[in-house]
Amino acid sequence: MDTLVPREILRFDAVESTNDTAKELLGERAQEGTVIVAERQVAGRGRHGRAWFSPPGGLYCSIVLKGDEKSVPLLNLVCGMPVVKALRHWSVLATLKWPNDVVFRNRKIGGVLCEGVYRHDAFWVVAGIGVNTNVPLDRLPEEVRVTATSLKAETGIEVSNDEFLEYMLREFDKVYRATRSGARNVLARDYMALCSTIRQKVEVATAKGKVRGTAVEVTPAGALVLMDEAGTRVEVAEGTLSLL
Ligand code: BT5
Repeated sequence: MDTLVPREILRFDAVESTNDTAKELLGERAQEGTVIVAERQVAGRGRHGRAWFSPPGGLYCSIVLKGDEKSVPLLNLVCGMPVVKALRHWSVLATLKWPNDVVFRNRKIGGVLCEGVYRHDAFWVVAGIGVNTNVPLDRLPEEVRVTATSLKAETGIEVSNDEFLEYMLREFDKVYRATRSGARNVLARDYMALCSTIRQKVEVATAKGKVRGTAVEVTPAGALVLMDEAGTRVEVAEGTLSLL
């Protein structure tokens, strides 16, 4: 069976952000399934204007997809799954922290930033993935050193970023197909199996304020369901989660 992703891998040394490079090339060198990879980023981005520190040694890539605006939140969620699967393949029992942080023992080891953009009469989704594979922790700024970890710091092993990427893209292809085929119940179940947020007491900061409760499930649309102290189910579609 042919894979949808990758169609072609475009490699760069240093870029500002692989998501920005992908957007510049959309519809030209970058088509659906093209993957942009860089050795390092000088202005790597997280969500809500936050930074993603991207020293050499880490894996920084963006996958170019086509979709519609509705598909962005779901893709944002499912993109963490291949990262967890690849880390587990290399012996780090990582999990997902809803929506798409990849963590190991409460320390962040990877992150996902999916952005939708109209270009050349089409809607594109650029799925940016950053993984601290061979990042020495002392190459990260002090403010994140205590909350971050890397595959190398956990295992002492230096992985080949090319092999890691290849494995991750194979897993990505499977979840992407499932997303497109509409098998959302199955995806939500697979997502929950990798997600350590379920059954935890959490607080989610949303645009409308903070919500607290015990995380009980993730819906097929990707929302997190909390049970608050009064026993009411509250659905949160987006936000930044902290464990209580
Ligand atoms: C994310 O944002 O976790 C999304 C990160 C996506 C990065 C990829 S790399 C390829 C592509 N190109 C880009 O420009 N971005 C994508 P968020 O959930 O907002 O988390 C950001 C927070 O994580 C920061 O405020 C820091 O606290 C922390 N952080 C930054 N760099 C980190 C690192 N290398 N390792 C661990 N934590 C980090």
